Amino acid sequence: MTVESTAARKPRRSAGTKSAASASTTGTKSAASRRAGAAAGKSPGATGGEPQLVQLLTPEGKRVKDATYDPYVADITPDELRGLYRDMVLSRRFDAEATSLQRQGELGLWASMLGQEAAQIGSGRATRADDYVFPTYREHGVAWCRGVDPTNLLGMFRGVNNGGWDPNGNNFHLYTIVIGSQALHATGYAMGVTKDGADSAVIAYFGDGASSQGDVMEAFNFGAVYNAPVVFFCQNNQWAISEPTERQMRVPLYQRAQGFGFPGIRVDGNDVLACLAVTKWALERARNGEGPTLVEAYTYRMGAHTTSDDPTRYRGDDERAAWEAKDPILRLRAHLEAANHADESFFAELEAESEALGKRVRDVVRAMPDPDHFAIFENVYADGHALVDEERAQFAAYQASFADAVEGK
Ligand SMILES: Cc1ncc(C[n+]2csc(CCOP(=O)(O)OP(=O)(O)O)c2C)c(N)n1
Ligand SMILES: [Mg+2]
Repeated sequence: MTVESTAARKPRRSAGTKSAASASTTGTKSAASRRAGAAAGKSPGATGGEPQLVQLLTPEGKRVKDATYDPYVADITPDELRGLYRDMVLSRRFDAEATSLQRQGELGLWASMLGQEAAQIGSGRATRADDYVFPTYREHGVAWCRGVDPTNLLGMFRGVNNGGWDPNGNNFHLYTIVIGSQALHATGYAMGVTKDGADSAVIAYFGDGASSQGDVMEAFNFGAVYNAPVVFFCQNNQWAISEPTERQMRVPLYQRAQGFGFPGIRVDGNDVLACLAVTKWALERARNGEGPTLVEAYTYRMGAHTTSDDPTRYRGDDERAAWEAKDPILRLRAHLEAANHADESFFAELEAESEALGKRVRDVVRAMPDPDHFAIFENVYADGHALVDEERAQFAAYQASFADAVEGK
């Protein structure tokens, strides 16, 4: 396929030049990951050393300096810091509520984002209203930042609609279940942004597992050669269902970018400030015509893959405990308290807001009307199809058989 791109003709700084990406090498590994790596026969030196994370807040909430990324958060106000905290608390509450609703039979399935709040809120708040976001199925925190009403995320998981929101309403695409496919959609969209001469950027979210998908590799390559204004934001939550990262790849994830010719960087995915700064930097590169960036947000999926999964079958409690010590919300709270940026009344009001959100979510979900049972046959083909007509008739007969049974009694 040949697509004429103005971006491709733009002078491009050599990938990685002046980027902090080159400063980032390899990452900290959990004990379980190391075990998994050893089990897979991986030599300890295979990745060229231990990865380092871009970090602006330590797990204890202490602010650390970073010459490259500090400028991206230098003007952040106490009010904005409290805003990031509020975003994380409320999106976690929403997520917990959805998990409970699934357990009560109100949703068919739920994919929790527990533990990934900083990666999602930091990156989500880095986007501009005119940027376009392509999520997976777990980006509830990003949806929150984009202004999508959280209750709209639940219709698909309840099985009452096919999506639940207008993607163009908030420049937030529908959730994508086909792993990695949205990276291609994002890249194509970004190529279009360049053709339009707009200065907005595009961000594609995906997971560590998706990074091995062919679609993602193709997106990387197209993004690179067309210099597309796209940020590839990978949340490495250490697991692709039951498959640990170390059994999925032989080099640290962010290093994959190098083979495609653009910078890759690993950020502490449990540090909301670092995620905000690094994503702003990457979006700025995109807007400046410097092409794609791969951001690997190093984080942890605290819950199950989905409510259909039982993680106790494949990972131990010790691993989760180690990550709980790096909890993104507690980290920012410690920082806010140490800096005297938030008092008891702030936390109390937020708790009340969180309770109110929980109640609203429960009420709205329970009141969602069932769809017309025959709606599933609509919109399959623009002009109808004999096979769909046959299936509709079969389904109608099946439905009618229940009425007969009731009448026959
Ligand atoms: C093309 C495709 N292959 C397989 C699946 C089944 N599947 C659903 S989630 C998943 C793992 C994804 O892991 P990761 O990309 O790390 O994202 P996470 O769920 O951890 O957020 C797989 C293999 C799918 N949905 N689509
Ligand atoms: Mg994963």
